[in-house]
Amino acid sequence: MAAVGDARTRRATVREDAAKERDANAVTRAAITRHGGTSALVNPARVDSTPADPALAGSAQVDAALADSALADSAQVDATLAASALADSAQVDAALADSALADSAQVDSALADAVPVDSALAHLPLPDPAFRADVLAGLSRRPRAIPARWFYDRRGSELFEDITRLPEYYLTRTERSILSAHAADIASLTGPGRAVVEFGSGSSAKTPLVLSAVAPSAYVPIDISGEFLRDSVAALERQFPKLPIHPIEGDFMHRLVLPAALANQPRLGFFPGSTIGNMNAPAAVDLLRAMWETLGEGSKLLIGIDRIKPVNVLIPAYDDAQGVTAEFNLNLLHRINRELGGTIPVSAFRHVARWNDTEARIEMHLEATRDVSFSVDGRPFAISKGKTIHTENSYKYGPRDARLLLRSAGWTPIGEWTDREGLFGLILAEARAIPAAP
Ligand code: AVJ
Repeated sequence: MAAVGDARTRRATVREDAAKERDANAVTRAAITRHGGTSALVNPARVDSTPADPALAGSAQVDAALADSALADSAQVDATLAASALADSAQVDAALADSALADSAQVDSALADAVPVDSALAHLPLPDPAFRADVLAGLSRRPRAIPARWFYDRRGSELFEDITRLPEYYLTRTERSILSAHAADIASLTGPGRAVVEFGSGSSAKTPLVLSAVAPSAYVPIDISGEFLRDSVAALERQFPKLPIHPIEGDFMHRLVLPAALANQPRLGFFPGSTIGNMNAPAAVDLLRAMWETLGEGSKLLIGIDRIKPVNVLIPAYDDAQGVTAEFNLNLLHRINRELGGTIPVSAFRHVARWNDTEARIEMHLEATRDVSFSVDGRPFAISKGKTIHTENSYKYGPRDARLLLRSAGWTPIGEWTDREGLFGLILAEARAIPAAP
């Protein structure tokens, strides 16, 4: 709660140097559900027409999927149709009853976000108390580390978009080509009439590929940045004028309550881009479980996971010739200076990308090129030459690793696609009740 008082103080301080754009991460995490669409577009006939047995590659897991998938699918669809109103209202009730109590992290951010903002300040950039706390703690700890989620202010999001177009950054274009090459296959395994729920939709660049493939009943983009959400929703509305779209501005790391309009619709989660790679294994499993809870049993999840590959391909993807990734990394320091009253001499830091083979991850660091002292929010810090601030992990997975990760969170893989070179994996998994024993 101390953070709340601090937040007020900071708000007053920041008023003077208020930049034009407020940071989207400081926006109240309120759902901004659009009411334009109707559920009339849900075609029950479509929902009933579950695909024929999925043509899956052979493995024990896949055999099991083949053996019971028709059964499981129709049971699942029926159950969804029959019971999801119930399930959903239970979920909603639970959310209403305990939303202020449930998850302590969620409660903290809810409290922080709930600080009354007088209208005169509402359009100014507010220092996010969670950003401040993460930066102060991260610079105090050894090794120094700041969570990668703080890269994505407006500038950081733009730089990331630039990264996705770099020749060295194979991830985005490879995932997109896998999606378009196998759209029909993916669609036959998911079946039509699902509400597509995209986690961390960002600019929704790959969304049209999925939406035009799977004949969805609705689209629910979830993103922490309201600004990005509004832009991408506007574009998708033009492209899919009949599709109901229900954007949710929020943090998908926690279980979310889906709009009531989706009550009768089976779901397909979409989590592209290997965003899961930013998390270590326990955090990734927590997130995948939260998605399971958000979407419910019988849902499916289409997830992109980057693969382990030779270092001479990995490193350039995170340390490109044009220096865009360096700028993206260094922007974090600019953001600290802008939003937290920092005095960091950014030019005294350099971008470093390393492959950590034991952990199977790319690490990004900001290395001090000389001894440096600075302050953040009035607190003094020093870092000596050669020491780093660890800013990102990007975990890579072998095909079996990725499937194990999914299974650890209750998601059974039912389909998998890759590119010719095996650079990137796209996996379709199903939320099944976890059997107790063999
Ligand atoms: C958005 C987490 C998938 O790890 O490849 C890109 C972020 N960082 N270049 C990744 C990122 C540096 C990206 N993810």
